[in-house]
Amino acid sequence: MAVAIQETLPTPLGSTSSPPSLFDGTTRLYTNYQCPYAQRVWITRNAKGLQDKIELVPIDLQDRPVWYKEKVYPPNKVPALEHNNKIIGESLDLIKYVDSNFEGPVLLPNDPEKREYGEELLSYTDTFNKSVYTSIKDANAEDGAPFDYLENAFSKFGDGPFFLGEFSQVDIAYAPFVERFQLLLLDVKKYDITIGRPKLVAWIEEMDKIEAYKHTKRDPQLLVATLKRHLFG
Ligand SMILES: N[C@@H](CCC(=O)N[C@@H](CS)C(=O)NCC(=O)O)C(=O)O
Repeated sequence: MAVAIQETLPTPLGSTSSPPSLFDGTTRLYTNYQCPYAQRVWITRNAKGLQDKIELVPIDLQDRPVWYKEKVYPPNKVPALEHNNKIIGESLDLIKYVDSNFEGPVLLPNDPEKREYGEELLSYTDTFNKSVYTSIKDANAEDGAPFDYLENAFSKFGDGPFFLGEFSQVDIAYAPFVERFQLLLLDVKKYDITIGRPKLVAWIEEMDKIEAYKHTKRDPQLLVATLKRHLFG
C-alpha cells in the first residue's frame, strides 16, 4: 500500500510577493495548482519521491509577479524548473528531464518497443488536447474520436491498465487532461467519456490509486469553473 504524501502546499506568490533567492542551488518547480501542464511535472516529482529535492513555488497566474517574467522565465508560463543554474520549461520536456536527471524510480519500461510506442503517445498529447478543446467549443462536434484513440492505445500490449503495462511518463502526460475533459464534457455537452470504454475506465480507476497523482488533484468544481472561464470567457 503506497504511503500517502504528507506535504503542506505553499501559498501562491502574487504581484506583491518577493521572489525566492534565485540560483542559490535550490531546485524549484514554478507551478500553479490548477494548471494541467504544471501538474504533469508535479506528478513526476512525487512519483520519484523528490518532495524534499524539488521545492514547489506556486505562482498566481491571475496576479503574476513581474519578476517571474523578468528574472525567472521570459515566456511567463508555468511550469518552469530551476535546476543547476538554469531554467527549463515545457511540461513534456520536463517530465523527461526530471525522470532522467533525478533519483527515484524510472518512469519508463525497459522494453524498447514500449518506449517507442510511449514516444508516439507523448507526441499525440498536443493533438489530443486540441481535438478535445475544439469539440467542447462546438455544440455539434463529435466528441468521441480522441477517447477512442486512447481506448485503442490501452489494447496495444494487452497488459493494462496503464498505457505501457506499468505506470509511466505517458500516464502522467495524459492524466491531468483526461481528468479535466471528463468533467468538462459531462458539464458542457452531457457527454460521458467512460461509456463504452472499459479500458479507459480501468485506467482512470487505477490512476486514482496512485498517491503521486492523487495528491495533485484539485476540487473538480473549481477545475470546471476555471476551464469554462478559459474556454468561453
Ligand atoms: N506548452 C506549455 C504550456 C504551458 C501553459 O500554457 N501554461 C499555462 C497555465 S495552464 C500558463 O502558464 N499560461 C499563462 C500564459 O499563457 O500567459 C507546457 O507544456 O508547459
